[in-house]
Amino acid sequence: MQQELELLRKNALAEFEEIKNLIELENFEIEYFGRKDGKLNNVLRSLKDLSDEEKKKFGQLSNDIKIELLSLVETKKSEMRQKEIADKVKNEKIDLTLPGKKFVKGSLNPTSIVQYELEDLFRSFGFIVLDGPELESDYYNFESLNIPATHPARDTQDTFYIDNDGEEKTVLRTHTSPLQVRAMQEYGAPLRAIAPGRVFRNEALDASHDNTFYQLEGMMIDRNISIANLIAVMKSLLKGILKKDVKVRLRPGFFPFVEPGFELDISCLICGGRGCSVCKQSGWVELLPCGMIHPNVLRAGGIDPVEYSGFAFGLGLTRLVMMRYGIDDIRLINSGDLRFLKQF
Ligand code: FA5
Repeated sequence: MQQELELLRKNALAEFEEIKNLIELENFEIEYFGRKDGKLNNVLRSLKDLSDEEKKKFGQLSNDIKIELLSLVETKKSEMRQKEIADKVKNEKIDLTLPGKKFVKGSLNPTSIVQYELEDLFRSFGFIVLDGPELESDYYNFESLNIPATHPARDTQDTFYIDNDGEEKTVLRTHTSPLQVRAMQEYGAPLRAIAPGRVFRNEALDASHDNTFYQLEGMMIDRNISIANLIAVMKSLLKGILKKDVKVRLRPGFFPFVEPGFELDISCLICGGRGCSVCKQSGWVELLPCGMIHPNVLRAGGIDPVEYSGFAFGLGLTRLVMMRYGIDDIRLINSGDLRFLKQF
């Protein structure tokens, strides 16, 4: 066995010396270390018939030979690769007059563009920008907002419930309003905050309804906050983002977490108020529901409604994006269609 191994080593070293290129080197590797029929592996396999003592002795020797040969192979391989690259560079001709490869630059989704602009605008008003979970607890999405399990208002925001193996039920949040109570609990009063984010609803889809869309929640809580403050902020918001005066109408709206509550609609900028599929032929688009925060919600947030009052709004961010850019079908926004996205 000793002789057999030494002969194998001698032959291998002699063969190794003759190797001229990477292909020959690879063949050498297969010949000696191939898993199926490699010469060294064959020797290692035959060790099993020997006595324990011999196994130890020749096993060690075969391993030493293997390590020696493998290290030679690795060194040669890296030398050859470097030489190959050096040769390639030497022979390569660079034509500096050829046009370069065009770098394809992506762009932001229009929703992000408008969201970031709104964040800047509200920061300039002294608001903080918050984020919250998309998988929300039933408590923050409904209960804390004065919408108990049996309340019919739940039907207006049908959603996707996630089974939680006996734990508290979670939902894909139907609106950004859960951030009202979360923000109050975290920061207390006085408070000025916005919370943009993605929301989900089990909707019948059409030109102005998607199942996944964006809202931007806002709230301002302090002593003596009134509807006048609410209207002033809503006007500054629309002017700041649409860059022009738009016709708005304020009408009563019911949301269990505000009292009084309003719907602030804007004249449809797709059809100029004449009526189209986006505004369902009404000439108006529901954009900015808002109202004075209900005392129960302030209490849930740990704020005393006798001392403080505040307003909240839930801007339909995706709808605003449609108005801003004249997009006549909401489904384009999440479509991922590059022909659409490249325009922004
Ligand atoms: C709400 O979601 C309330 N949380 C808003 C709110 C906040 C009221 C704070 C009072 C105080 P609503 O379901 O109306 O309300 O949705 C708010 C806005 O989201 C709508 O005005 C609309 O612009 C937009 N919206 C609603 N459903 C969809 C939908 N399926 N696709 C796209 N946008 C939608």
